[in-house]
Amino acid sequence: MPANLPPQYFEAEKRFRTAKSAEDKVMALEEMLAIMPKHKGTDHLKAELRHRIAKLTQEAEKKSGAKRASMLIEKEGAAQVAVIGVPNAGKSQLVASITNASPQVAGYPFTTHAAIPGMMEFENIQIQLIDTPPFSEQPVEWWLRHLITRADALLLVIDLTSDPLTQMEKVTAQLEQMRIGIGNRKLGEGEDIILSYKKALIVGNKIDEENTGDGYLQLKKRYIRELPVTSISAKLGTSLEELRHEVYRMLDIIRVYTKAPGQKPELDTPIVLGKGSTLADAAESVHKDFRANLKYARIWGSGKHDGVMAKRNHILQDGDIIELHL
Ligand SMILES: Nc1nc2c(ncn2[C@@H]2O[C@H](COP(=O)(O)OP(=O)(O)OP(=O)(O)O)[C@@H](O)[C@H]2O)c(=O)[nH]1
Ligand SMILES: [Mg+2]
Repeated sequence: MPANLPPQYFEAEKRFRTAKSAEDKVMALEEMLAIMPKHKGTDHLKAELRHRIAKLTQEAEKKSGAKRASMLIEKEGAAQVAVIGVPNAGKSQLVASITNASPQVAGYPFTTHAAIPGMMEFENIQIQLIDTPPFSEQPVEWWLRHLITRADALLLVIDLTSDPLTQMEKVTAQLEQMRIGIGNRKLGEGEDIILSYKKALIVGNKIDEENTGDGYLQLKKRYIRELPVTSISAKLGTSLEELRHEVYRMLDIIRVYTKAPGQKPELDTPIVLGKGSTLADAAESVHKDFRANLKYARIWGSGKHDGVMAKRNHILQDGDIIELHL
């Protein structure tokens, strides 16, 4: 047992021991995993926790067959983004309008019961959006918490026809219960521990309805220092192009293109990397052995020197074209 585990770890461990259902046990284990400091001494314990999580998740799945599909959605494309919000906000309409999926849309609340993934195109990449059941007064079901915790980012869909600020408070309160922080909010001492911070984008929906401009301005005024805020009509398709761009921007990813010497770059098949990634990172994502074997690369783009030689720790920019030399 590695030393210097924080007290929260032991609280979570206690919850694990007293938990009755497999679901509650998984949640406690995931907390333990997230709290654990990152260093070599914890590797073994981490592996053990992951193993227990996998086993218990299987057990829970067997019991609740119907939820199976919603619980485990494999990540596809450049990133996975969960679409969340209160009932009737237009989450399903948005996923139906902007992806290839067709979730049910209806004028009554609690239409959606399962998670439904769809792929959104943005220029030459695909981003996965997942429609989810609405937040209510109850704590969210464990599998939804699991899904949200694992997503790369969140789209907070807010119905501009009905008190946007109260909706945002409901959404953030639920996220806090899940110990997920959004935006640049720093929690002070003594407050509940936040286990993970998520990138998030606030999407004011139903801008086609009358008198929704005020609500949008309120939302913007209150949150713009913390989170990006945008407005759309999911139903009419208004501003969905801007939304695609905003989602891409929120994700902090870049696209780089490879080329072979003397050939044209592969502009249809970008390598997607996190902002701040280096040539060595790009090489690794082409092939796992390339990181170690990379000698140098030539780069086009980033403005200045076309075809210039660069070293492995060179930081790449969106749109760079690279020629890897091994
Ligand atoms: N006017 C207008 N109505 C919309 C818009 N988007 C959705 N709606 C309507 O709002 C209602 C709810 O839409 P849904 O997409 O089912 O909402 P949801 O957030 O998925 O709801 P739950 O699944 O219950 O959480 C439906 O009647 C939609 O037609 C929009 O952009 N403008
Ligand atoms: Mg829905």
